[in-house]
Amino acid sequence: MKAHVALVNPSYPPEAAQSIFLPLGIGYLAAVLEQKGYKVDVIDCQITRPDQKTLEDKFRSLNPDIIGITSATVTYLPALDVLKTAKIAVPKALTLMGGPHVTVLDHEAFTESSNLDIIVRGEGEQTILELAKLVSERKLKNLSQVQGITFKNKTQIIHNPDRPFIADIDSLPQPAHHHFDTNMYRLFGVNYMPIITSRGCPSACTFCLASKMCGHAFRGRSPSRVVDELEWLRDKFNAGAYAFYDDTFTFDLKRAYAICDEMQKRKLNLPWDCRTRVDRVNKELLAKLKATNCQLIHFGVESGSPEMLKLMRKGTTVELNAQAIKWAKEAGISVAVSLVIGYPTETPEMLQQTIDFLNKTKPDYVYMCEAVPYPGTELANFVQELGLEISSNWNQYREETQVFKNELLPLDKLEEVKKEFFDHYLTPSYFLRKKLKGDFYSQIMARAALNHIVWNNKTAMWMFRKLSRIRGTKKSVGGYSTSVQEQETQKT
Ligand code: B12
Ligand code: SF4
Repeated sequence: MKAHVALVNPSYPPEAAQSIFLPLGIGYLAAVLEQKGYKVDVIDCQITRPDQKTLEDKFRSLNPDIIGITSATVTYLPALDVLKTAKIAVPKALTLMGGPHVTVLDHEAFTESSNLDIIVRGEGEQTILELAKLVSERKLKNLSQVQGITFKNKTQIIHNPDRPFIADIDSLPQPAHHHFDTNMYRLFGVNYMPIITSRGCPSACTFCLASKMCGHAFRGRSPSRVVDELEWLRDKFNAGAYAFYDDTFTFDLKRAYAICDEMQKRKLNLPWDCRTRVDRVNKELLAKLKATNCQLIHFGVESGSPEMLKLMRKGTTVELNAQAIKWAKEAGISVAVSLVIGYPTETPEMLQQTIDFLNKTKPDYVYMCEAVPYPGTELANFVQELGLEISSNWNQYREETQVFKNELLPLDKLEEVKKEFFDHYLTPSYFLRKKLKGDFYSQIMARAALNHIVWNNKTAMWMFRKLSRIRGTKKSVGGYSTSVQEQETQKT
């Protein structure tokens, strides 16, 4: 009998922004399993928000042989709760965990949960297939042969060798989106569908875990396969916009160009956005992206201080950052920049350089993320070397919280700088400009500005609360909830 697998996306901790997105990792795992004939069920707790009893009943009714749970650091503690419920409901089920947190802290997870059977480190498609086969054939004694897992053998924790990354990611099927009710992940009434066209990042920024998860070698899918998926998302899932979630979509400039060529050839012109590095774009490519309706580009700018960029091993310069923003804007693409603030040893003067940079280059949207030392990053080692006191409450590991003691830039100082910046940036005139521009992404930015303005104004806040009650509270989707004010407004 082929094993039946239930895959679970745990909830966010209640204090975190409930930023909803369609989980691609689970989609890929479900797809490879179904391709090989396994029965799969998916539970997205971020959408259904089940209480413990409901989840227990759900597991009982499914009665799967394998229960696999994904988690980042912020969802790790909720994932442990899901594990516990899983074992209570279906004691026979083999429990698996995967994702960035346990890929790094595998041994710790076993000491923190007695309900965990196996951790799948790194990419999981091949590994889960091998595990499902062993369960189906009742050969679990052969676990030592499975690469990329950590498991408990009586009292011993066994860390098997790493599994090599999948060389040809074109060989993977399309993610199994049919398991998700795409209406639940809509943004402004639009099915904003995610796609990953490559894996791996050759850079090694100190605060990022991408290369540990997907390796340093860039592995791109072929342009025709990428555009097949875009068409499929449009035709089957009514996609109204695409989020290209690659670490560095334009790392291979020629490939990015070829994807755009293929999109033009097939007359695909839904709005889309992508994330990339400032040193992987040029004017010609940006014009091409624009020609295929790329409306927003996210650059990892990180800081306006040359010293900080160096310390973060970003491999870029303030000048390159400014040039890329200018080029993208000239090409007619909106620019969102993400920044890491409160990095250890950053001084208020360096932070001011970042603010000055923003005021000078005027990007269309700004994400200010606190420096979070995720386990396994060089930043985490740096914080430890400096002997800075650090929180062990994983629920706090989000971009809007400060998790280590930073005397140079304590949280209240960072909040003050952020507030001052956003008060001058997300103004009524910004709101009007974006609202009038009217495209999908400008609407999102207008909403962020409105939230900020409303949050800062008590009377407006009162009216907004009334209005939200009438029209229903809006969810934050797809990683757009980075301003604290926005998240707070969403809680109303
Ligand atoms: C795209 C992306 C997002 C998108 C989500 C896209 C989507 N639809 O899934 C958005 C923008 C919404 C997002 C949000 C956040 N992200 Co993010 N994101 C990424 C990024 C760039 C790619 C992730 C991805 O989709 N990979 C492709 C899929 C196929 O891989 P995957 O999800 O990792 O799943 C594979 C394996 O991990 C494994 N696996 C995972 N779960 C399981 C479970 C089982 C049972 C098994 C067997 C295997 C397995 O198998 C999967 C298939 O190979 C990564 C960087 C990276 N390259 O990993 C950061 C990354 C995952 N994000 C990160 C962070 C911090 C966040 C946020 C917490 C940011 C915040 N708001 O504070 C949120 C939280 C999201 C959450 N609920 O977990 C960190 C995680 C670090 C950590 N230790 O937690 C990363 C590693 C980047 C970094 N800073 O280093 N993110
Ligand atoms: S921040 Fe971006 S460029 Fe740097 S390592 Fe992570 S994915 Fe690569």
